[in-house]
Amino acid sequence: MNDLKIEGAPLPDMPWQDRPADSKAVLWRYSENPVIPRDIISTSNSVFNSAVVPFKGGYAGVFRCDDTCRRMRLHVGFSADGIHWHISETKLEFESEDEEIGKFVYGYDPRVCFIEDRYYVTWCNGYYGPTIGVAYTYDFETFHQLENAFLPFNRNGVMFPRKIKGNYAMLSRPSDNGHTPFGDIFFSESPDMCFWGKHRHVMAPSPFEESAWQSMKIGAGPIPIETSEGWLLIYHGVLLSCNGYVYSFGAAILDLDEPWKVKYRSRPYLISPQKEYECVGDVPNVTFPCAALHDPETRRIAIYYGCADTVTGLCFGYIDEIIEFTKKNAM
Ligand code: BMA
Repeated sequence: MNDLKIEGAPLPDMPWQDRPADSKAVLWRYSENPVIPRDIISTSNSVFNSAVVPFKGGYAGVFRCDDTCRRMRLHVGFSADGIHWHISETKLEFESEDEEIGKFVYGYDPRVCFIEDRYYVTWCNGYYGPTIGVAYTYDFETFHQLENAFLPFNRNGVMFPRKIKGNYAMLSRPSDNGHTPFGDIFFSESPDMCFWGKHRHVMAPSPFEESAWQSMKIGAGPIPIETSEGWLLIYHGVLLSCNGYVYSFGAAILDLDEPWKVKYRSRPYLISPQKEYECVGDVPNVTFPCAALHDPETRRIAIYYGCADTVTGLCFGYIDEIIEFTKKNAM
């Protein structure tokens, strides 16, 4: 894959560890996982499913911090190296011109996407049930909340890092008001970040016999990465086991101009809950990616993922190897 072209700003100093000598895995875990403990702030029960981006020579993020009342909250954090984080003790407050939209009920599973001149935050926003909240910030201090992208119920709103054919683009996963036992990924676009439409179906869960880890529901993870092979999408998939839901993640490659067309989708997972911090916690057996950092030149990727709905993990890989793996193992 020597001619593979990867878009994105250079990030040579991104968090990284080489693949362990005894590993042949496509993705390998950070040796000091969990990278963010559950009690990094005094009010948190757990810090997981969270989003980070490069910011001013370091990193910034929006973190899902469930508090000790077990309320789902978002908190802002900063880091010089992407490993050691300072997370605000107080919850993120959005500014909104509309009282109805700005009324905070709950927020979880944020994603952060830099487009043109600002950072957009999308998250699962409580508005008569879960839907996709949208806000933007320039500085991670003031956040301007926009209209919710969709009607409830919806989760896993993930923006593309540039306009596609002139419109903003987002993946999402229509759901129900509970622990949704179904779920397909859809594509939607918007001319103005207010009105979303032209909805297209992207992917359904797979037949159990084909790929059981993604047979009950699926949802987009980190912001897709643009490559000459297509958009690299890391997504989570859920298996319904006799002991409940099991969340793993894998990769797909979407057409660049028409991202609802799936070019390749891997049958095996990349990461499934196997380490103790992924198997034991408030919700056992969950690995849930929400963000990735990458460096186009070295092809390195670092993926942040929630572990057992309790802590945040980090794993590493090479983008060209993930693409090769996805093509070779495509359904
Ligand atoms: C999903 C979301 C995630 C969570 C996962 C496992 O429906 O609520 O935030 O990590 O369930 O509990």
